[in-house]
Amino acid sequence: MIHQLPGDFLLGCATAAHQVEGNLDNDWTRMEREHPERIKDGSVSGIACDHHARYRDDLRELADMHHSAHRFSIEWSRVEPRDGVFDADELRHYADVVRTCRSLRMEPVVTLHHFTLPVWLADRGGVCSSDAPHRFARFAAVCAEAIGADVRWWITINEPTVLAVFGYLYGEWPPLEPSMGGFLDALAGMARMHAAGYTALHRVAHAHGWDAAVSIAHHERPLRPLNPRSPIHRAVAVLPNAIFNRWFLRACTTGRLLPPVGHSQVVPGLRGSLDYLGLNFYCEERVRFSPRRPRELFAENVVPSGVPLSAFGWTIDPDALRRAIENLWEDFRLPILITENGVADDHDELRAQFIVDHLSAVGAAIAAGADVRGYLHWTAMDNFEWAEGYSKRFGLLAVDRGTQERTPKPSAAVFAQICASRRVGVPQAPVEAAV
Ligand code: IFM
Repeated sequence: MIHQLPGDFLLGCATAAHQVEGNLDNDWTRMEREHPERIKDGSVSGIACDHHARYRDDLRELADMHHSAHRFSIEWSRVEPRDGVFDADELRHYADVVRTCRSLRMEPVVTLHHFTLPVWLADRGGVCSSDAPHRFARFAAVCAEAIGADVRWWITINEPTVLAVFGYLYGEWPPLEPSMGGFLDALAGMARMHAAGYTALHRVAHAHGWDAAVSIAHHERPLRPLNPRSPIHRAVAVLPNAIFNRWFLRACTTGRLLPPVGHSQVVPGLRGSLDYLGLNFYCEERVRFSPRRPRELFAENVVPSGVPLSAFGWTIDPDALRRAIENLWEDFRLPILITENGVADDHDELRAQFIVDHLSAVGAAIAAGADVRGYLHWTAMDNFEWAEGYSKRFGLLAVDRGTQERTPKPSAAVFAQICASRRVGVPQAPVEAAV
């Protein structure tokens, strides 16, 4: 079936500051320096793809590929290197990133917190500290004043649940402190931060008469029973699904820290704090009961044989994206912006088909009634993939780590063709002129 995407449907890609700009002074850089064993390929983010210096060329290259939107994050530790001290040059830098996007007719989608924290905040307890919401609101307000005239789409926090799992439950990311209590505190802390950031962004926008749509980027990773007929397989999926896939969204819609994180206490500003739903989607998991997996609430992820896998070992199933969109639409009735979807692929053998199939799945969800406003592919260029270092390649552009030279991959031309035609569900022939 062929789907024609609406003319104002946003098509482009997503990045995050630490992954493409690198950094010198946030909690990740410190972990990379002090615990090199935590990064699988032993690399450090360094200057990453040097995007902080090369953003104009990079954005032009994406616009030349017919992208109509671009998601990036503002690195908090650059803008506020010390508590309460803001760097005017860095604010000008990000204002110019926004201006450049606009001049290239790409809608900017701006994330305020994408996994990293300034060390001064990490040292006070990070997202769990009682003053993190106030400080995040102050940072959000400063960013809104600097760029809000040109930004409509905002994301307060990227994948709060992923950060809570890897930083606090598993302790594999900063702050390297695994505990169930810390995990629950981190979720509560980020819900409070989101509420404070949401309120600050709207306060500034309202004062200036600007339009702002604010959300989180929610990582949806549905757990389905390996054997749907097995009551224990079905039962073991329930709690992780409720916590990982629904807790944060339900907190934002009800305004309460629901159990098991809290006891339903109200957080000021949290109720109705999603103007749209930012959706990061990569894959589903198939689970069965395992007594050896208490950390995963006894749900063991089993990859069924014969299912195609990415270089990360994640299953590739475009229909899973359609299901996720339709379920989220059914549950929340919020407009959905796909803020990430992509594939780790060492030699660009999977990506072109992945893009075609996943955009077709988006088209099918729209045809079934879901209100989807755009699709941002993860990611523009191969970059620093957190604890995987540079070993996982999600980019449309390859980056030579020695020279920083960018080379568009064949899949970039396929995506460009879709961005230009806005037609999905048809075999895409790469267009020469597009790249
Ligand atoms: O690279 C990450 C990104 O920072 C957050 N979402 C998932 C991506 C791929 O792992």
